[in-house]
Amino acid sequence: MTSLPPEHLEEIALEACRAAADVIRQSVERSTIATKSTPSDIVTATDLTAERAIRDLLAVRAPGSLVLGEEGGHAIAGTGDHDDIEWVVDPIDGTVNFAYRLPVTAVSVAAVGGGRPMAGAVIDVDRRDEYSGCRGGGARRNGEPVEVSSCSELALALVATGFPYDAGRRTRHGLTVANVVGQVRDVRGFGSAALHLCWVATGQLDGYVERDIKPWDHAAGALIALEAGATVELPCAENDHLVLVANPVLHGMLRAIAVESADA
Ligand code: LIP
Repeated sequence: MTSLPPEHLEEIALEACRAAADVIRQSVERSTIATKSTPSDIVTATDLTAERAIRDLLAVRAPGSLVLGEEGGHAIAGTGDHDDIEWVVDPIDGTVNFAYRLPVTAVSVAAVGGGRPMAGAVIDVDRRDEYSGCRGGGARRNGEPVEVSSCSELALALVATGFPYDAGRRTRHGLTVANVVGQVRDVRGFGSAALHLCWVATGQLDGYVERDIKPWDHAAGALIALEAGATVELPCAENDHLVLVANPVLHGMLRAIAVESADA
């Protein structure tokens, strides 16, 4: 267990998200300064500045804790005794949206203790909604409790998805989406895994299916969805790197389609 209670970790995660969101809202720099896994997997100067703001805040609020950031990798935040906490950080989730000036970007910060997320926060930078939760303590939007939808009919389910940066995996996931889209109400793709997960938590989406997202994309949003009553399946080698989050009834239905399309 971490040295700080989950509720305290949740508040620190919110503070860290706010610091990065302020940086993003004030930024004018959106040009690509580097690429990562593929030419379309971009980094902007604002990604780096926002992650720096998160690391600086964590060095003060949880000195000595470990930070895993999408851009800066692993590093200790400050000097102190909180070495049993690992923060998993995405300074801008929806980086491509940010670069294209599409108003769907988020900041995601999760606190991991004992090998599992204990608390997390996601801020919708453009709408200023704050999503958070802690293990055993429920999930909230702007401090108010949220819960997943009760949709139990696949044909009425609104499902979100996204696509990996790797072209081959995108094509394979496209086959999954092709199977899903004909059996549900509709499919949406907003370009942010963190917000997809939070909108499942609030019931604004009935499900979310994707492949190959990274720990910093899902660590906070998955805990928030779990605390809101979702069944949460995260990417691993055994499940073909599938992420599938929905209420328990829909999860089974969507999983059958996703696995069937992967086996095809
Ligand atoms: C993004 C995810 C999104 C996925 C994109 C990308 P990033 O994260 O939030 O769900 O479809 O390929 O991974 O790169 O904007 O932090």
